[in-house]
Amino acid sequence: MQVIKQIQVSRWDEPFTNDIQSEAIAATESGKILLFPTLPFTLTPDEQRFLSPIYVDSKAKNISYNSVTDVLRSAKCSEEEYKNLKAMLQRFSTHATLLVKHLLAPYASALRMGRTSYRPIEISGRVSSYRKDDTRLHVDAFPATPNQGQRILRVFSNINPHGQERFWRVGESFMGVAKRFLPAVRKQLLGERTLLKTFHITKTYRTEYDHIMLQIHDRMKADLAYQKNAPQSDVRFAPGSSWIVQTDHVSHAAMAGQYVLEQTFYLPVNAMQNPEHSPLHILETLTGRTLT
Ligand SMILES: O=C(O)CCC(=O)C(=O)O
Ligand SMILES: [Fe+2]
Repeated sequence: MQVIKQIQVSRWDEPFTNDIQSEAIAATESGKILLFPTLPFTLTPDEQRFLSPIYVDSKAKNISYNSVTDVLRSAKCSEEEYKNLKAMLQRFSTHATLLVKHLLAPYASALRMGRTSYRPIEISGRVSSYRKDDTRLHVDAFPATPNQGQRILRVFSNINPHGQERFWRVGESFMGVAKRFLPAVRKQLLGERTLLKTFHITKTYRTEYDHIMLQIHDRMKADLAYQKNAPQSDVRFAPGSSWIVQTDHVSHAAMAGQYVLEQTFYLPVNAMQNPEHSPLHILETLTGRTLT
């Protein structure tokens, strides 16, 4: 399968015809990456000083912004810089929202805002536990933030000033991933979700869906033979390009690159044009159970 659908656009607030909107929705729901090769997010001269890894707290891999609480996390900087960094992430968040609402207009009223992140640390050579290692193929599932079946839709933009691409590997379809890893998923223990929530390990209940997605995420990353032998292709995102991808069903690994901005959105499955493509529907079909 072709993993990329290219869309020519040069403004974040560009309107799209109904035909382009429908094609984009069909493509993203079937597991393609929507790539905008000529859609740069341009930093202001003042913001360019943030093109350095020194602004990230040493324990974190990126700086994140929560637009609901208006809090910027993991930034290591002066008060003045904090304000400016926050403004930069807010600006990206606004741009990403405009793009998604224009291109994926039927989703607009149902989308919920997630985190905005700034990733100024080179990925390759970054050391972490295997679970946190995004250079291994995986589908996204967040341990502390159960999404309870909702889709994870992310907008990325490569703002690298040195001509460096963001290099990803993209793996097999979600159906392929699910069939391969479901048999190894351990059962969620009785009372596990209540315990996790009571001790604030999760923000809301980890449904059986979240449990299975996390298990699949971890088992994919732990399986080195799978990492090497699974069907996959290389994808390179040039600086000045942006892309949209539903990372809960597109198997992906970020191999190299520095300086990316990212906005996460959550989308209820019933707002999709084709809910059968959702990981929730696929997992419910394969297990024969309701999972949320
Ligand atoms: O930073 C990237 O390019 C993607 C890393 C990743 O796997 C993710 O954010 O889900
Ligand atoms: Fe990921």
